Amino acid sequence: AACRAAAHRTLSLTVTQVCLFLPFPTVLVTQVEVGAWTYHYGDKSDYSWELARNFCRSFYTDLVAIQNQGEIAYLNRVLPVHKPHYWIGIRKINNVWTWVGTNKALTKEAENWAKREPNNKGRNQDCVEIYIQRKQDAGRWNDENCQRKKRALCYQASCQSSSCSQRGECVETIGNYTCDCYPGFYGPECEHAVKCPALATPARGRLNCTHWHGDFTYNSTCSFSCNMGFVRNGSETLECTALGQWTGRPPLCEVMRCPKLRGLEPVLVNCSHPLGSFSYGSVCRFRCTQGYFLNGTSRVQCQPDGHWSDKMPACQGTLFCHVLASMGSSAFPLQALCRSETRG
Ligand SMILES: [Ca+2]
Repeated sequence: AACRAAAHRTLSLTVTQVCLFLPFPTVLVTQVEVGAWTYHYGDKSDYSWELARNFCRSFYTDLVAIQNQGEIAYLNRVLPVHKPHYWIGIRKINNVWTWVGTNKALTKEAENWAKREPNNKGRNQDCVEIYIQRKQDAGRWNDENCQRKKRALCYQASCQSSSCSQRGECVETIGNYTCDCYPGFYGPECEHAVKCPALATPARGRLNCTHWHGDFTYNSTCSFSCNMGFVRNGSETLECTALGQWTGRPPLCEVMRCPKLRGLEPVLVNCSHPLGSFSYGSVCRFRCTQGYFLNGTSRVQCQPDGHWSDKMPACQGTLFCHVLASMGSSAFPLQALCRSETRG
């Protein structure tokens, strides 16, 4: 009957499942269950605040962390009257009232002090109790001497380590939990990762991606590389941000260029450019105008590293040869040498 009564009472809180077990001598603790979230308290003995916390942490999650007025009203309604009242999970740490479970400071909005509290009576009231079904200030808090003995009011968290897909902060609520998803994730269980537009393999290049949460989603990292003879213009790596955008634009693979070659009389140049003007794969051939001869290679090719395969040739005039020849004496057979070069 007690169970049904409790269930009836909590329906107004829109909690799906509830059962109140009244204290039995054989039961170690008394339990008020609200769906996945449960409250418990030691009904055998009262403890100092520190021991109460140990008790809660040994058997449950911690001393209760109260999050809203609905929870306070609920506790005040379902917990039995107990004269020394109940310890809750707030303690003064470095002079700041702190939720011990989360180590977060108590905010002004969350305060629920009884009238004229906290008064720090005796200057040693560093722990907090909740008045349950008290004539005055029922459900409100009082700072108390931590050595006083009270019931440990514990809760069993509904959040599990696997809750929220480990992609969000699990926030306890009465009867359930909600997920406060980290940036880049969404969904009731933060099960979805924010998507970025899919990236394509660049022309004349390669794309290599690492996906942590699914194809082209938050935290996916893609690196670009270019085929031999092509050079990347743009970022090497892009990352998918929590906003669903890449950290930059995809790069292009541009053909590697060699220095431009210009024919200057008497050198004549004739080039072919299969991939781009004076670029990787371009071939240039050299000739000399009439009366000159080529000194060097007759053909160069643009290499993948942007260098020509050979040094530029020069065209040497036969005139130079004749001058030399006329200067020569019969001791040196220069005339014969020049003739031979001119033919080449
Ligand atoms: Ca007080």
